[in-house]
Amino acid sequence: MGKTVCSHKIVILGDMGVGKTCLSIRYSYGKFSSTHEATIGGCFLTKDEELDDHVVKYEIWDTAGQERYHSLAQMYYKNAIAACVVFDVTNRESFEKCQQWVSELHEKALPEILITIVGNKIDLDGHQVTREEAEGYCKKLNLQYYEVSAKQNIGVDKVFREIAKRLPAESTNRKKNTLKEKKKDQDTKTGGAGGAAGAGQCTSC
Ligand SMILES: Nc1nc2c(ncn2[C@@H]2O[C@H](COP(=O)(O)OP(=O)(O)OP(=O)(O)O)[C@@H](O)[C@H]2O)c(=O)[nH]1
Ligand SMILES: [Mg+2]
Repeated sequence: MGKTVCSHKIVILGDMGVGKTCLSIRYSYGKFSSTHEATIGGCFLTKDEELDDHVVKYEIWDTAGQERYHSLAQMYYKNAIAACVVFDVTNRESFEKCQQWVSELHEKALPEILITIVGNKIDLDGHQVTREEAEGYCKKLNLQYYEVSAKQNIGVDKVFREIAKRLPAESTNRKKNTLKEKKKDQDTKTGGAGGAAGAGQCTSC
């Protein structure tokens, strides 16, 4: 008998340029592109994560980090059961922004949302945020912290696998169609979504 499939919505948040799209594409497609195209609005990807007793079907919403799209983010994290808040370990400002996202999620997202903090670009020198500092912050708020490199494919799969294990073993993504409709409306208003379109890898871009 096949495994039960549990559908969950996860949103990727964080400052512009921290690597949200690269992280999402690395996880979903196993690829990396070093050309930066800022995401416009948001971008949708999917991926199945097979666990021992069930399969987590992720609906991944990669959001735009530019400040002018900030207000759109609510639409993406609304009803999300999980959030990855990403920062760039070589950019302190992005760590501060990450903390602002966490506060916003605590205030406005589902109370049961599972928040995970991801420090990306560990392949680079000149870290401005140490693992100790990030872990200290996460410990205080009882959040999981992972360091990754989307570029070198370090730690990326682990992040999504560990989140999958902590999610309920039943679908939480019941408003899928409504959200897709909303997204379509939004795309029409913003003239299309997703800077990853250039990479031609994002399913909705
Ligand atoms: N060295 C290194 N560069 C990375 C890594 N991940 C992403 N980048 C680079 O960082 C830049 C921004 O990556 P994106 O994934 O587009 O960033 P984003 O967070 O989606 O940006 P917005 O869509 O504007 O919010 C690109 O030039 C990537 O190649 C990484 O792990 N290591
Ligand atoms: Mg992006």
